[in-house]
Amino acid sequence: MSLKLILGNKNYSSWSMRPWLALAEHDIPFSEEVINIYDPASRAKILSYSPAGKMPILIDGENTVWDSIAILETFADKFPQFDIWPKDPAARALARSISAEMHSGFVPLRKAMPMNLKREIAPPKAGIADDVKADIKRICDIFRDARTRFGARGKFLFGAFSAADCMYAPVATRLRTYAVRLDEPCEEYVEAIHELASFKRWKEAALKEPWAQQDYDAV
Ligand SMILES: N[C@@H](CCC(=O)N[C@@H](CS)C(=O)NCC(=O)O)C(=O)O
Repeated sequence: MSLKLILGNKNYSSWSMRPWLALAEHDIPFSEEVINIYDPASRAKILSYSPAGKMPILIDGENTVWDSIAILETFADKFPQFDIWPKDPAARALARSISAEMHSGFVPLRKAMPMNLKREIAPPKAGIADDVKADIKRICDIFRDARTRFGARGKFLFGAFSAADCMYAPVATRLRTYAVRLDEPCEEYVEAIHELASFKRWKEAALKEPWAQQDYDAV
Protein backbone atom coordinates (compact mmCIF):
# COMPACT_ATOMS: atom_id res chain seq x y z
CA MET A 1 0.00 0.00 0.00
CA SER A 2 1.65 3.23 -1.10
CA LEU A 3 0.53 6.75 -0.33
CA LYS A 4 1.37 9.75 -2.46
CA LEU A 5 0.49 13.37 -1.75
CA ILE A 6 0.21 15.89 -4.55
CA LEU A 7 0.91 19.29 -3.01
CA GLY A 8 0.96 22.95 -3.92
CA ASN A 9 3.97 25.20 -3.21
CA LYS A 10 5.14 24.60 0.35
CA ASN A 11 5.69 28.31 0.91
CA TYR A 12 2.12 29.32 0.09
CA SER A 13 -0.18 26.29 0.05
CA SER A 14 -1.65 26.16 3.50
CA TRP A 15 -4.19 23.50 2.50
CA SER A 16 -1.39 21.25 1.31
CA MET A 17 0.49 21.57 4.58
CA ARG A 18 -2.39 20.11 6.60
CA PRO A 19 -2.43 16.43 5.55
CA TRP A 20 1.34 16.47 4.97
CA LEU A 21 1.88 17.28 8.66
CA ALA A 22 -0.36 14.38 9.72
CA LEU A 23 1.73 11.85 7.78
CA ALA A 24 5.10 13.38 8.54
CA GLU A 25 4.48 13.86 12.26
CA HIS A 26 3.50 10.20 12.65
CA ASP A 27 6.37 8.96 10.45
CA ILE A 28 3.92 7.31 8.05
CA PRO A 29 5.79 6.55 4.80
CA PHE A 30 4.62 8.44 1.72
CA SER A 31 5.93 10.00 -1.45
CA GLU A 32 5.09 13.48 -2.66
CA GLU A 33 5.01 15.68 -5.70
CA VAL A 34 4.99 19.46 -5.39
CA ILE A 35 3.33 21.38 -8.23
CA ASN A 36 3.77 25.13 -8.65
CA ILE A 37 0.19 26.44 -8.33
CA TYR A 38 1.04 29.73 -10.02
CA ASP A 39 2.38 28.26 -13.26
CA PRO A 40 -0.51 28.16 -15.78
CA ALA A 41 1.04 25.01 -17.25
CA SER A 42 0.36 23.22 -13.94
CA ARG A 43 -3.40 23.29 -14.45
CA ALA A 44 -3.52 20.24 -16.75
CA LYS A 45 -1.22 18.32 -14.42
CA ILE A 46 -3.39 19.01 -11.35
CA LEU A 47 -6.52 18.03 -13.31
CA SER A 48 -4.85 14.79 -14.39
CA TYR A 49 -4.80 13.81 -10.69
CA SER A 50 -8.16 15.19 -9.56
CA PRO A 51 -11.21 16.57 -11.36
CA ALA A 52 -11.55 19.20 -8.59
CA GLY A 53 -8.31 20.77 -9.80
CA LYS A 54 -7.12 21.66 -6.30
CA MET A 55 -4.39 20.36 -4.04
CA PRO A 56 -3.76 18.58 -1.72
CA ILE A 57 -4.61 15.30 -3.39
CA LEU A 58 -3.95 11.85 -1.92
CA ILE A 59 -3.26 8.90 -4.18
CA ASP A 60 -3.98 5.87 -2.04
CA GLY A 61 -3.36 2.86 -4.28
CA GLU A 62 -6.44 2.65 -6.52
CA ASN A 63 -8.22 5.49 -4.74
CA THR A 64 -7.82 9.22 -5.13
CA VAL A 65 -8.94 11.49 -2.28
CA TRP A 66 -8.97 15.26 -2.54
CA ASP A 67 -9.66 18.09 -0.11
CA SER A 68 -7.70 18.45 3.10
CA ILE A 69 -10.47 17.30 5.44
CA ALA A 70 -11.32 14.23 3.35
CA ILE A 71 -7.64 13.28 3.30
CA LEU A 72 -7.32 13.66 7.09
CA GLU A 73 -10.45 11.51 7.55
CA THR A 74 -8.88 8.88 5.28
CA PHE A 75 -5.76 8.83 7.47
CA ALA A 76 -7.96 8.48 10.57
CA ASP A 77 -9.60 5.40 9.00
CA LYS A 78 -6.35 3.88 7.79
CA PHE A 79 -4.22 4.52 10.86
CA PRO A 80 -6.43 4.15 13.97
CA GLN A 81 -3.27 3.52 16.04
CA PHE A 82 -2.30 7.20 15.74
CA ASP A 83 -5.48 8.86 17.09
CA ILE A 84 -5.57 11.29 14.19
CA TRP A 85 -8.70 12.61 15.95
CA PRO A 86 -8.68 12.61 19.77
CA LYS A 87 -10.19 9.43 21.27
CA ASP A 88 -12.32 11.05 23.96
CA PRO A 89 -15.80 11.70 22.45
CA ALA A 90 -16.08 15.25 23.84
CA ALA A 91 -12.61 16.17 22.61
CA ARG A 92 -13.31 14.52 19.26
CA ALA A 93 -16.56 16.47 18.87
CA LEU A 94 -14.76 19.76 19.49
CA ALA A 95 -11.78 18.79 17.30
CA ARG A 96 -14.05 17.96 14.37
CA SER A 97 -16.14 21.10 14.85
CA ILE A 98 -13.24 23.53 14.98
CA SER A 99 -11.55 21.78 12.06
CA ALA A 100 -14.69 22.13 9.95
CA GLU A 101 -14.98 25.74 11.12
CA MET A 102 -11.44 26.36 9.86
CA HIS A 103 -12.13 24.55 6.60
CA SER A 104 -15.24 26.57 5.77
CA GLY A 105 -14.50 29.85 7.47
CA PHE A 106 -12.07 32.61 8.33
CA VAL A 107 -12.14 33.93 4.77
CA PRO A 108 -11.21 37.52 5.74
CA LEU A 109 -8.13 36.29 7.61
CA ARG A 110 -7.11 33.91 4.85
CA LYS A 111 -7.39 36.66 2.23
CA ALA A 112 -5.69 39.40 4.22
CA MET A 113 -2.89 37.27 5.64
CA PRO A 114 -1.94 34.57 3.15
CA MET A 115 0.48 31.93 4.36
CA ASN A 116 3.97 32.94 3.28
CA LEU A 117 6.75 31.25 5.21
CA LYS A 118 9.46 33.29 3.49
CA ARG A 119 7.97 36.65 4.45
CA GLU A 120 9.68 38.83 7.05
CA ILE A 121 7.85 39.01 10.37
CA ALA A 122 5.88 42.26 10.30
CA PRO A 123 2.25 43.41 10.36
CA PRO A 124 0.34 43.48 7.06
CA LYS A 125 1.19 46.70 5.20
CA ALA A 126 -2.49 47.71 5.07
CA GLY A 127 -3.04 47.11 8.80
CA ILE A 128 -5.61 44.69 10.20
CA ALA A 129 -9.26 45.25 9.21
CA ASP A 130 -12.12 44.69 11.67
CA ASP A 131 -13.34 41.48 10.04
CA VAL A 132 -9.81 40.05 10.22
CA LYS A 133 -9.58 41.11 13.89
CA ALA A 134 -12.85 39.24 14.52
CA ASP A 135 -11.40 36.10 12.89
CA ILE A 136 -8.26 36.39 15.02
CA LYS A 137 -10.34 36.79 18.18
CA ARG A 138 -12.41 33.72 17.34
CA ILE A 139 -9.27 31.68 16.55
CA CYS A 140 -7.66 32.66 19.84
CA ASP A 141 -10.89 31.75 21.68
CA ILE A 142 -10.73 28.34 19.95
CA PHE A 143 -7.09 27.84 21.00
CA ARG A 144 -7.80 28.78 24.63
CA ASP A 145 -10.99 26.73 24.86
CA ALA A 146 -9.44 23.53 23.46
CA ARG A 147 -6.22 23.94 25.44
CA THR A 148 -8.06 24.65 28.71
CA ARG A 149 -10.56 21.82 28.37
CA PHE A 150 -8.49 19.11 26.70
CA GLY A 151 -4.87 20.21 26.35
CA ALA A 152 -3.41 19.45 29.78
CA ARG A 153 -1.38 16.42 28.64
CA GLY A 154 0.63 18.15 25.93
CA LYS A 155 1.29 21.32 24.00
CA PHE A 156 -1.34 20.90 21.33
CA LEU A 157 -5.04 21.78 21.14
CA PHE A 158 -6.04 18.38 22.54
CA GLY A 159 -2.78 17.62 24.32
CA ALA A 160 -1.29 15.22 21.78
CA PHE A 161 -0.91 16.34 18.17
CA SER A 162 -4.14 15.74 16.19
CA ALA A 163 -5.89 16.60 12.94
CA ALA A 164 -7.14 19.80 14.58
CA ASP A 165 -3.52 20.97 14.88
CA CYS A 166 -2.99 20.13 11.21
CA MET A 167 -5.94 22.35 10.37
CA TYR A 168 -4.71 25.25 12.55
CA ALA A 169 -0.96 25.00 11.90
CA PRO A 170 -1.06 27.31 8.85
CA VAL A 171 -3.05 29.82 10.92
CA ALA A 172 -0.37 29.68 13.59
CA THR A 173 2.21 30.59 10.94
CA ARG A 174 0.08 33.53 9.78
CA LEU A 175 -0.29 34.85 13.33
CA ARG A 176 3.49 34.81 13.64
CA THR A 177 4.36 36.04 10.14
CA TYR A 178 2.05 39.04 10.44
CA ALA A 179 3.26 39.83 13.98
CA VAL A 180 -0.17 39.52 15.58
CA ARG A 181 0.04 40.24 19.31
CA LEU A 182 -1.31 37.30 21.28
CA ASP A 183 -1.91 36.47 24.90
CA GLU A 184 0.34 33.90 26.56
CA PRO A 185 -1.68 30.71 25.99
CA CYS A 186 -2.13 31.51 22.30
CA GLU A 187 1.52 32.47 21.85
CA GLU A 188 2.53 29.18 23.52
CA TYR A 189 0.38 27.26 21.07
CA VAL A 190 1.80 29.14 18.08
CA GLU A 191 5.28 28.33 19.37
CA ALA A 192 4.40 24.63 19.80
CA ILE A 193 3.44 24.47 16.11
CA HIS A 194 6.70 26.17 15.09
CA GLU A 195 8.66 23.69 17.22
CA LEU A 196 7.08 20.60 15.62
CA ALA A 197 9.73 18.49 13.87
CA SER A 198 7.44 17.96 10.88
CA PHE A 199 6.65 21.66 10.56
CA LYS A 200 10.37 22.49 10.59
CA ARG A 201 10.92 20.03 7.73
CA TRP A 202 8.06 21.55 5.74
CA LYS A 203 9.37 25.07 6.31
CA GLU A 204 12.92 24.12 5.36
CA ALA A 205 11.64 22.81 2.02
CA ALA A 206 9.45 25.91 1.57
CA LEU A 207 12.41 28.24 2.01
CA LYS A 208 14.28 26.44 -0.76
CA GLU A 209 11.50 26.81 -3.35
CA PRO A 210 12.38 29.10 -6.24
CA TRP A 211 8.84 30.34 -6.94
CA ALA A 212 7.50 33.74 -5.87
CA GLN A 213 3.91 34.93 -5.89
CA GLN A 214 3.96 38.70 -6.10
CA ASP A 215 0.39 39.30 -4.85
CA TYR A 216 1.12 37.40 -1.65
CA ASP A 217 4.59 38.83 -1.21
CA ALA A 218 3.17 42.36 -1.42
CA VAL A 219 0.78 41.92 1.57
N1 LIG B 1 -10.98 23.12 0.28
C1 LIG B 1 -9.75 22.66 -0.33
C2 LIG B 1 -8.96 23.86 -0.79
C3 LIG B 1 -7.81 23.47 -1.70
C4 LIG B 1 -7.18 24.66 -2.41
O1 LIG B 1 -7.77 25.75 -2.51
N2 LIG B 1 -5.96 24.43 -2.91
C5 LIG B 1 -5.22 25.42 -3.66
C6 LIG B 1 -3.82 25.52 -3.12
S1 LIG B 1 -3.75 26.09 -1.44
C7 LIG B 1 -5.06 24.95 -5.10
O2 LIG B 1 -4.85 23.79 -5.34
N3 LIG B 1 -5.13 25.86 -6.06
C8 LIG B 1 -4.79 25.51 -7.43
C9 LIG B 1 -5.73 26.13 -8.40
O3 LIG B 1 -6.76 26.70 -7.97
O4 LIG B 1 -5.41 26.04 -9.60
C10 LIG B 1 -9.00 21.80 0.68
O5 LIG B 1 -9.30 21.88 1.88
O6 LIG B 1 -8.14 20.99 0.29
